[in-house]
Amino acid sequence: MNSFIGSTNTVFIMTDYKIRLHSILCYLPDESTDEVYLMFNGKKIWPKNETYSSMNEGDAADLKVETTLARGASIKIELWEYDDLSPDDYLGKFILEADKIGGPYTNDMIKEDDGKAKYGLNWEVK
Ligand SMILES: [Ca+2]
Ligand SMILES: [Ca+2]
Repeated sequence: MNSFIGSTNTVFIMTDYKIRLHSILCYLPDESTDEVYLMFNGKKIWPKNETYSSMNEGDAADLKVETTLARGASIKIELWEYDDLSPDDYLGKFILEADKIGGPYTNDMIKEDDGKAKYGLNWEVK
């Protein structure tokens, strides 16, 4: 729960921020078409009802994922790429920090392998 004292020009005591993930952007796929999914805390958070979402160069996909985070904390969202005959590729991560309310922001993926993939994550703090 958020709590606050007073109104304008007074001190806010916020305990939690809401992190809303809006969309993922594929600037450059790792393969010709990537089969991507997102992990957070060891669990798949997107796509919800499928194994992966196919993405090509220039694609954007809606995420509609929300989580709650203590102010000043950060979360790591991992981007994985599904493969049929070999283990899935861990393409990279997004570090999102809940410093202040604002956005939407777009973070570039921090690479975790030698691939050419470039992705962005569009998100907001509420
Ligand atoms: Ca792959
Ligand atoms: Ca693949």
